[in-house]
Amino acid sequence: MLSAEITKVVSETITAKTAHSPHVATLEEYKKLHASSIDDPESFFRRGYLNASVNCVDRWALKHPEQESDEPGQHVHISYGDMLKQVCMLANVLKSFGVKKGDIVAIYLPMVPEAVYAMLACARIGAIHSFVFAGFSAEALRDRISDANCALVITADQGCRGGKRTPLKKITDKAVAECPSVKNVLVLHRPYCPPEIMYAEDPLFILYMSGSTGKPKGVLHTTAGHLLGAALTADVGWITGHSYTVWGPLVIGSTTLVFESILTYPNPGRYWQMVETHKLTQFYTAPTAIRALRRPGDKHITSHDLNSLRVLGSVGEPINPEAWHWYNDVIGNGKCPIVDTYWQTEAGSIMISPLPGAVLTKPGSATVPFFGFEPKLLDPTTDKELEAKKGESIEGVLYMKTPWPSMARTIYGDHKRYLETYMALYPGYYITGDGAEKDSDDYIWIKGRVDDVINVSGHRLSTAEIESALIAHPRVAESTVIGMSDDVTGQAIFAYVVLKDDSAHAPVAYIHQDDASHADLVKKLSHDLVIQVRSHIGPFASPKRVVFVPYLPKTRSGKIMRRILRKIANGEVGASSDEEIGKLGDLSTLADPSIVATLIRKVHNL
Ligand code: 6R9
Repeated sequence: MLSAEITKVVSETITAKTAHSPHVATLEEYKKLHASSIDDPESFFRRGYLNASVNCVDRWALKHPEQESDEPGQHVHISYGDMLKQVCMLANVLKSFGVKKGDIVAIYLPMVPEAVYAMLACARIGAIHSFVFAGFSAEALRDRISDANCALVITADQGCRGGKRTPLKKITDKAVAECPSVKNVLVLHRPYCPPEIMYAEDPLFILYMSGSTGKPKGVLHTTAGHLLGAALTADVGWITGHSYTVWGPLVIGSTTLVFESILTYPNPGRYWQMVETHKLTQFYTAPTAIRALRRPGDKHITSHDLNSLRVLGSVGEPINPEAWHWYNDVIGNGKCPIVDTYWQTEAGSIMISPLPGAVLTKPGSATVPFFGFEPKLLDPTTDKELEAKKGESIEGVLYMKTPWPSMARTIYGDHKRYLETYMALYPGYYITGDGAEKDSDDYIWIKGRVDDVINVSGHRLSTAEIESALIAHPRVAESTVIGMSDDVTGQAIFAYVVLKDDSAHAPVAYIHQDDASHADLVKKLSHDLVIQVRSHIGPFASPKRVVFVPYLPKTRSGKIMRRILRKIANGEVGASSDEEIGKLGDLSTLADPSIVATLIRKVHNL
C-alpha cells in the first residue's frame, strides 16, 4: 500500500522515455520545453512524498522482477527482484544498529553490487549516505567520517582494481580508531523492510567534493530533486557515479553496468571488450579517459564489435576537438551523437548539454542549457550581466539564474560556506566558478575554472583553448597548461605535455630517459609545440616552457589537479622531500601520489 502510494506520486512527476528515438525531436521543441522549465518551474517540476529506493527498485521489481542490472567483472547479473531482497536485508541491518531517518552512514566500498545496495538501503530508511571513494586513505576517510559525525561505516575486506588489492577493512579500522562517533559493525538480516516516507526536500546523500583544499566540503542533495534531475537525463545514457550509475538508470528501470576495474587492465581494450560482451548502448566517460584510450593507438578498438552503441557521452572537463573527433569517428563510427554534458557535483544533474537528435553538436561546445537551467555570463570586472548583440559572441563568468530541482541545498554542517561560495558573489545568481563563451548561435563553450584563467600581458587566456591547440599536434596525447609568474608579462604559459606511445616515434622513450644526448630532440619537439600554439591561437599564447611528463596528476575521478602543477611550476616546491611535498596541501584525492616526485624532478631538472 505504502509503496504503491509512493510509486504513484513519483510516476506522475517523472516521465522518462527510452533512447530508441529522441524524446525531443527538434530544436524548436527543445526551445519550447526549455522556456516552460524557466517560466513556470513549479508545474514543470512537481514535488511530493516519495522514497528513492521504492522508485528505483520496488517499482521495477513489481513490474519486471526478472529484468537484469548487469554487473561486469565476473559478470554477475542482478535482477530487480534480487536487488529488492538485498536492499531490504541491508536496510534492516542498518535499522537494527539504530540507524534512523536523517542519520549519516559512510559507505567505503569499491564498485561492487553491495555499493549500490548500500546507497539504496540508506535511502530506504531515510538515512543520508556519504560515499567515500575506495581509493581514499585512512586520513581522508577519517576526515569525512568526522565531518559528518557518522555512527556507522559500511566497508569491505578488500577492494580489487587493475589487479591491485586494497585492504579496505584495515584502512577503515585505522580511520575509525580516531572517530568516536562510529559505533557499529554490520550483520545481515533477511525480511522485507518497509520504506520510510520521505518529503521531497529530505536529504538523500552528501558527497564530499573532489580535489578540494582544506576541510572537505560535503555537498548535500535532496530526495525528489536529485531523482528528478537524474531521471530526466538518464535515458540518453549519461551514466556516471551517483546520478548516472545508480539513481538515474534505476529510477527509470533500465540496466546499469557497475565496473570494478580500470580502463587499461589487462589491456587498453577493456572498455571496448565490455561494450561488445554486454551490448552496451550508452557509454559515458571523461575526456581524460578518451585521451588515454586514444594514446595507445586504434588496434585495441578495431578487434571489438561496437555496433550496439547509440549515444556517447563526455563529462568532467571541456573535450578537446581532437579527442571529440576521435571519439566520434573511431568509437562511434560516425553514427553516435557525442553528448558533451557540463555539470557539477553541486548541480546534481546535467546543466548544459545537447539533446541527441534535437540539438546539433559542435566539437568542444557543451551546446545549450538543459531544462530548468538559465545560464548567464557576467563581466568579471564589473559584475554586470553581459548581453550579446545579434551575431556576436560574449565571454564571461558563468552563473545560473533560476534554481533547479537537483541543486545541492547546503554544504553539510556549514550553510554559511554554501551561501558564501555559491550565492554571495552576485546575489540572485548561482556562480559555477567556470568561464564560458556564448557564441552567435547561443551555444556555450566552457573555458575552464575561472581561477585557472591565465593572464599574459593583459590577455585573458583560457587553459582549455591552449590545451586543445597542443593536443592537435600528432605526437601529443594530453597536456595541461598553467600560469607561472613572470616579471615581464605578469604570467607566462607553462605547458606540461604527455606524448603518445607510438612505436613509429620511438623518441618518446628517450625523452623520458632524461639522457642529455637527447636534449636536442626535446628542444625540437618543444619548439614545434610552441609553433603549433602560435599558429592556432596567436603569438601571445605561446608557452614559455614545455615540460614532457609521463602522465599528469589526477584525482580518482580523473580531474587534473592543477594546484599541484601550478605550485611546482612556480617553484613553491623545489625538492621531492616529504617536507617540500607537504607544501602541496591535501593530496588525499590524488590517484597516484608517486607522480609528484617525478614532476618535481622533471620541472627542476633534478
Ligand atoms: C560532473 C563533474 C565540476 C567541474 C565544472 C567544470 C568541469 C564538468 C564539463 C566541465 C567542460 C564539461 N566540467 N563537465 N567542463 N565541459 N562537459 O565533473 O562534477 O567533479 O564537481 O566538477 O568540472 O569546471 O565546474 P565535478
